[in-house]
Amino acid sequence: MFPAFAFAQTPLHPLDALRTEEYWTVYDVVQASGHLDDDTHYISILLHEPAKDAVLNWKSGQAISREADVILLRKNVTIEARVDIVARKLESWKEVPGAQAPFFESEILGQSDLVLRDSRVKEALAKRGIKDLTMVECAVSPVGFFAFPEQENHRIGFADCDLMNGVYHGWGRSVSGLTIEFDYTEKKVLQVIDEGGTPEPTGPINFEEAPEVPRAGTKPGFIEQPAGPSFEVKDGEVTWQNWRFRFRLDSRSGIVLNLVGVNDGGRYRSVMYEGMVSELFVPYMDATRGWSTRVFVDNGEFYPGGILQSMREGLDCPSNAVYFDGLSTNEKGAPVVRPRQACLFEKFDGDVAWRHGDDNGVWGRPARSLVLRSAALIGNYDYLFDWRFQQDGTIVVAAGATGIIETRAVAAESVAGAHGGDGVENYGHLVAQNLLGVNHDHFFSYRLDLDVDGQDNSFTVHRLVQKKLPAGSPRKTIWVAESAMPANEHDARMDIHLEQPSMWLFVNPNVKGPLGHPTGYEIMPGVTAATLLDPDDGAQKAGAFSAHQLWVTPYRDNERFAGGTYPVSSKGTDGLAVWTKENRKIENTDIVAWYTLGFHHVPRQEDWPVMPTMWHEFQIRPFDFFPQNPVQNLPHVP
Ligand SMILES: [Cu+2]
Repeated sequence: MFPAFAFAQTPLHPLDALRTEEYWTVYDVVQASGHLDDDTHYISILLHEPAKDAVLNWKSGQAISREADVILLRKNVTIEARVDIVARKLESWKEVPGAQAPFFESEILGQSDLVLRDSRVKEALAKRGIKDLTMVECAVSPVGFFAFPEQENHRIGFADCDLMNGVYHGWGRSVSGLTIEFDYTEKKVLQVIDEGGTPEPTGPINFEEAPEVPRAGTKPGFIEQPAGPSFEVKDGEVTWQNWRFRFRLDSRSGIVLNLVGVNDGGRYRSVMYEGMVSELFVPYMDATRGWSTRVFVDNGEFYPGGILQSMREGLDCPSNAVYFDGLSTNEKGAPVVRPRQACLFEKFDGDVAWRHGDDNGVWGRPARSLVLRSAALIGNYDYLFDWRFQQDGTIVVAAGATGIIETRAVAAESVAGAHGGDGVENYGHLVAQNLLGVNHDHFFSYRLDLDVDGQDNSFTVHRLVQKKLPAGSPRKTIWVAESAMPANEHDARMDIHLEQPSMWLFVNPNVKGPLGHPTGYEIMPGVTAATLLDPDDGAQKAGAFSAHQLWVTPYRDNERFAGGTYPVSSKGTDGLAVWTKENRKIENTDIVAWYTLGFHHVPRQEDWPVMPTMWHEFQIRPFDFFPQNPVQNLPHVP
């Protein structure tokens, strides 16, 4: 329909996503390496980004270096290979001691028969009156932290079983109080943890049967762009209004934005070299033995096959959206096309760029924005990820959580029947009869490699502090902004306190605006959360990036994943909290911002049986980057 939006078959830029032919080259090189045997399986093939300097110095038409990082699994041994795609050559092949490769969905869902064959499992189910096992499905989930010695060098998971009679999905139908420890490496049940059962909830959980008729009184509404969108995608670069950026679709990180900059009066100015979701940490807050292992470091544990899901037209994006397909790999290491993994659309539905009213009338301009959106599915949860580009130079970064909450069966049919105190009812909120929505957190780590007007930036904090005024002043107190430039990583760990507000600026000390201010961009938090877990809790060590809302590090090309490269059974020995222990210098150098967007989730009745989308966001906005309001002279039509 719009050939301009199709990506080329061969890469046109060093940061382009791997193409079909390139995946096959990687496959051929690995197959021919002589290192494979029948027990070696492909886990993932990801673009290995070229060195940043090489990308920044690259000119269109020059040769492009292309490399891929391959993760393979041989029984319990994780192997890393690097392939030079252009030279069709294996550059390296090494085993990674202690690392546990992430999981394919089939590995998680494919153990059900083995689990159900175990006599202890059969007995526990029989005790609950479940004798026909045909409709029982048991999924074995990995653990996002190291808790048990058997996790050492073994792939260990914990299963719970769902009763599928009368439903088409098992969420909300799990067999209560039954958890099965499973060794994926040895393909056997290690132990059956039976904490006692309660009857299975039977309330409605199917949500697709509603008739597709409009809600009464709803009149049709249309979004039309008869002349097509006003953005352009050329050779993988998106241009819209004053914005310019590239993006690729990555199996592990989803949308990876690159080379984001603005055209400022004909001059290109860089804002962000790269922006992406680095990791996602979801610990549950149920202390029972069977539930205490439900701690997920989602991207790093579950990305094989691709974290993004195909979007559905008419649902995920408005009718004026353009969709982008992506590629991932399957369990054989072959590329697979994933249709509609991202969409791009303009929004012009009544936002105000600015206004002012006076005796002569109302003055102002309507705004439009450009949204780049993707949707991820991770187990029970769906996430929408937005990068919303505004005309005023702001990027609003938003994450929407929807899908199905995790529940457990409880004896109580209403709060009147709940025992309270130390009972399991204490670990969540009753969302339906006999069904407890279990409390949990969601923490997203965004890796934002800001390059404001160039690579060398500094981090500046404006702290707003109370100032006492001398006697005789009509006021006793005001607040003033005190600026500081943290010199190292430790001083740049930022926590949000309403009583100690601060503003977080990334400035270029070498580029000054007309008033002498360094040009800058601010990371402005929205509603967010900090972890309530103890730093010595094994779960918290795996998701240690959740301890602060902002971290700043010097740029390192191998520091990409805030929870470490291998979060399965993680001991917390890799990741943001570990790298920053060095307390490296971050002044007037290439620095990276890591923003943690988090929320505590106490489920409510309205979150069942499927959860209304809940958005959280933050902003990356210019601060003294432009000499004045950049949207003052927008046209009067949005
Ligand atoms: Cu939640």
